[in-house]
Amino acid sequence: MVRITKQEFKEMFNSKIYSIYAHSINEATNEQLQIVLSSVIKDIIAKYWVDNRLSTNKEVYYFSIEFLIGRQLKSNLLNLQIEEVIKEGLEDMGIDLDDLICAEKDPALGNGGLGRLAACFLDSMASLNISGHGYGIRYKYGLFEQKFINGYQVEVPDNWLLHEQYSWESIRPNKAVVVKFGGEVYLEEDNGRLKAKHHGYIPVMAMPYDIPIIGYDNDFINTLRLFKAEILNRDFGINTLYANTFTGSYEQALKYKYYTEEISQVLYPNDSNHAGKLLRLKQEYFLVSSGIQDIINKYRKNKFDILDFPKHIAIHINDTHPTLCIPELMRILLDEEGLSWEEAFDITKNTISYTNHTIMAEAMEKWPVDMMKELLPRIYMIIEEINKRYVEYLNHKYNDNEKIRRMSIICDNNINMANLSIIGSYSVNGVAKLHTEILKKEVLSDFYEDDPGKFNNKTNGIAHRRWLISCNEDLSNLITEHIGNIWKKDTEELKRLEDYKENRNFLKKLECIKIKNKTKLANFIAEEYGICINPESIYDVQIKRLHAYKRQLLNVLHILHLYHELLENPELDIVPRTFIFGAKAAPGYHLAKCIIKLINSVAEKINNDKSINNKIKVVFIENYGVSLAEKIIPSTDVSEQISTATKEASGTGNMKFMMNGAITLATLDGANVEIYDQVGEENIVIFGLKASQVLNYNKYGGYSSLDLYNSNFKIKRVVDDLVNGFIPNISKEGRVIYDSLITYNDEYFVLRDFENYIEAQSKIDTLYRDKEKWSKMCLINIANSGIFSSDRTISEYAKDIWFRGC
Ligand code: KOT
Repeated sequence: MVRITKQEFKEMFNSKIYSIYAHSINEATNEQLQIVLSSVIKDIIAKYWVDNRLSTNKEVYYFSIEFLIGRQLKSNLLNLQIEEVIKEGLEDMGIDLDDLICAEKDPALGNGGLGRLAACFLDSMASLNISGHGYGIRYKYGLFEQKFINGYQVEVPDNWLLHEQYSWESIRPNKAVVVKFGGEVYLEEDNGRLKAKHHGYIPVMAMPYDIPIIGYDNDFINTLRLFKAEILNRDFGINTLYANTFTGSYEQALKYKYYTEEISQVLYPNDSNHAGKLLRLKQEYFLVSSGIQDIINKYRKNKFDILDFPKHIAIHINDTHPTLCIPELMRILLDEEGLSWEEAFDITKNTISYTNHTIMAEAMEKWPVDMMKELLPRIYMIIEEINKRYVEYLNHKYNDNEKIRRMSIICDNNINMANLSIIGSYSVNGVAKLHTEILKKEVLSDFYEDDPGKFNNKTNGIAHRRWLISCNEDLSNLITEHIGNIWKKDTEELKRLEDYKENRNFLKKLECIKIKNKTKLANFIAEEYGICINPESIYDVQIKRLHAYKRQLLNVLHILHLYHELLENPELDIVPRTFIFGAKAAPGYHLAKCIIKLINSVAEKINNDKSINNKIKVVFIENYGVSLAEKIIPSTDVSEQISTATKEASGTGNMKFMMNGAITLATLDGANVEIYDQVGEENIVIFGLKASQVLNYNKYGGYSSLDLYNSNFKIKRVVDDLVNGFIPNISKEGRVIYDSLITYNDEYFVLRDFENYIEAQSKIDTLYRDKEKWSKMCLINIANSGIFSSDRTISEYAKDIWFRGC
């Protein structure tokens, strides 16, 4: 048990502020005080955060191009169970802990679901005493900061590493490794064996920065190791090692510095989209090579037999961005350990497991052969050999050229990273039941038929400590008062809340907590945006990346519909609504940016129209991210999960809302299906096309958005709004959106689901009027959300994948 008395803490804090800043508390800013506090906490945990990786237990390494960890202070205090003592100690010194919590920068080293999932998984691995460590990139600039100017998204660099430092990290220069790019590879005779020799490469130093990942109430600390790309020689002299490529001159040395540092400069701002740029490939290999070398270095220190590697090490790749782990591990086993191809491939295949997060075609990574060959010549040779052997196997087994084309790694001069991931690993999983079924039956059916045992489902989960205990303290306390503390470590215990579903007193308390959270959010929105919202209104929230398949457009078209109804009949009896959006669009995603402009313009018009008597309000929260989600989710009544069925692999926001007692308004897509299974049809509102219907349309056609437009007055009215001047200042954007719906036949079936969505929304209105019934629905949602803790997900990964057969 990490223990510290108030007195000890105060002494540590006081001496730290002088040693870091050479001045007293009175002169310090909140940012400085937060840095001092983080540093004190790092000292407190130091003896628990030793490099405990030389243990004999199997270790998991989770490779991810993104880790969206959010602010760490509150969550670390919670997990260490020292929040009270620290709060009181600070109070004695005249400091408010909440001010320091808010002063922390929010590291935005991820785009959305994929990166946030990786962060939740780290939290759960540490909390479940699993030695599981993250490998990622220490981007100098995370996801851009979003500003709205005249309703348009403008991107501003996210300078989260103020003064080049992050308060929770520790640099580990003694563990730096070198990653090699470019050059040529020759196979040279070495002791009667052909050995690959790499010449003329550009060396890049991978400098590790470690962040502690603190388990909940268990004194267990793992590491998130993020690598920064640097020149080989930190004093920046002319170094003979890189003289081959950057010969001699000062100018060349500067070029070299630029080449290396560019690699970890900025996170690609794409969610569910393949950037396909050379720099991104450099980032992927940089991550992979640094991490694999780090693992091997530790393994060698341990003096285990290299042939036993998969007994001691599990490597998990978070989608295909770290897929080069496969040829990189092969390279080291072949070229450095001197193993045979068969031995090396056997080890690699038994070490690596892969998660697929999307079936969107545009997200599937494919790298041009020429690009790979030039940047990573040895890696390309190995990929080519894996492919050659696999194609031989396929030929032997199937003799079906089309099938072989679909399954091979190299096809049409492209390297298919999903295929490489499947072929080079022992486990492939999807992230929700429906998604895994679609992988097995549709997208990856050839591989599933070839080796069904390799495929499994691991429905996503969320860290309930951050997404309930920490962000919704009142709700968490209410739960604990009624069912005790055990749920914090075993979320299945939440089920016991069902005992209170007829308890009016409890239901009233739930309602009061929601109102209190809604009032807090209303105050925040009034301060930040000058928009006055009513805590008695229904808070109807859609916060996630902006993407056509997520259908923010469906949401805003419904708002327009409601607005028309109110204009026609100002006395219309509806429960007042506040529609809240939060979403960033990839900077190059034109349609998504047009939708942002549309929502902002609709908000402007509706919020300023006195004639509708404040019955609807629209708020678009700027710069949505983890910390804002922590504010918004506890105050939400309606959780919008309205993607086109089949398109959202899982979703994880849906789970966060459910756990905080929001009612889900959803299509049967991703993990929504499993939320439905948990709560039953009376406690969720479902609408829209089913996955099988969407798959049928995609296969056989038969959908015409124009027919719907011409035959349905409500649809025509809102679609025409896009181009008839009804909404000011959207003439260009409105046309782009109109075309996507009508000219290009509405790829995501927005208009097909529109009527059904209106009905679902009106059902929400009816349900909300009976406050007690609504509160009971909320209770049933909370009580059945335990299965969506990432502790459950991680236990399944551990049992079925990483420690299978151990
Ligand atoms: C793909 C390419 C680049 C960056 C991100 C992705 C990506 C993101 N692929 N899938 N996701 C989301 O992953 C979440 C976690 O599994 C899912 O809940 C969500 O449905 C995916 O869209």
